[in-house]
Amino acid sequence: MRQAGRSLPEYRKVREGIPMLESCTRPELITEITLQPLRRFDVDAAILFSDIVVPLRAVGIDVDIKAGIGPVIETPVRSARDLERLRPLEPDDVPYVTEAVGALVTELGGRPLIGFAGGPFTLASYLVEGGPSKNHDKTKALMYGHPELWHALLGRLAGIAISFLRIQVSAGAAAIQLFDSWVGAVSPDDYRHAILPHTKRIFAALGSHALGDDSVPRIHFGVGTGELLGLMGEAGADVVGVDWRIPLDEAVRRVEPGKALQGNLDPSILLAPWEVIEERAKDVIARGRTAEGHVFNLGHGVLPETDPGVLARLTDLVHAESARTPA
Ligand code: 1CP
Repeated sequence: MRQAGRSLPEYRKVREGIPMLESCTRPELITEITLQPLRRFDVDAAILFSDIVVPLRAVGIDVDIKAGIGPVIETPVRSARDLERLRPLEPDDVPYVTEAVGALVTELGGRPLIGFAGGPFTLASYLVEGGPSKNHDKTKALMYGHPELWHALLGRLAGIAISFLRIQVSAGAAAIQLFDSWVGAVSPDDYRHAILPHTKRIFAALGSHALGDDSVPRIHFGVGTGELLGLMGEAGADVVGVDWRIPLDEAVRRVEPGKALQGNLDPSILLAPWEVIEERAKDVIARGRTAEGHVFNLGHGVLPETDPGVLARLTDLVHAESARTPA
């Protein structure tokens, strides 16, 4: 239930007057905000409070997160020369992440902490468009028109993601998630040629061949990726995230064997009466039983207007329901 914090008054209180990206560089604040949802909800894991653009800012990209808009980049990245601004990420660029993850692992006392990074298409889209985009036109124009530049850009972004994820794993994160949130904008053929090689590289760099006993479960998520789920599984994660647009039993048919699924309750269902939520959550769990493994989650982030009481009730329902042996 990422971004659960946005619906909590205590989150809004500690963030008051502190810009989003600045709050991601203060270890005590990162720790406090990460823990806030766990004080209210009996969830099985915490997700680090950060953002997918934090490592971009850390290597010197002039990105800001504007309230009500999202990430905005003053000088977009559109040429070979611009690429030089995307230097590799070093642990010394994000000391606050290492410090916060270390403190959280102690505080969590065995409850897993999920670290994360932005996927290559999604970060490329913010960099090329200069901000949030509905259709990702400029990004796709670069992908179609300048394949060499595109692969150079995604190569650098994959390197930054690998480094950011490894920093979190070294500091004690128990699982990692790659959010390629907007990759559902491309067709399967384009995904295979233009994106898959880079996501494969990221997951390989975090797998057991690369990290041995230090490797952790890897989750891969995007929105509107029904037609890409098979390829996203091929990219090498252990868990494939599914939004709410296709049912989990259908997702099982699309993803290769040996993978678990994560998802996929529509976050807007949480704005409906409890009876509706209960019925839909039970349906997600029942369909999830057809997968080799299932991590119950929303199909996307928590909406800010969600009632925290409903989130607490949902968490309890999921625990009770998944402990039950199906008839
Ligand atoms: O629960 C948590 O707070 C987890 C931390 C977290 C995560 C995992 C934040 C804090 N952001 C993210 C990931 C993230 N950031 C994604 C991928 C996740 C997803 O698919 O939902 C994306 C696309 C972003 C970019 C971003 N950051 C947006 C989206 C804008 C768009 O293009 O539509 C927005 C609004 C942000 C700001 C942000 N990041 C996080 C929070 C809590 C917020 C809200 C701002 C605030 O509270 O001031």
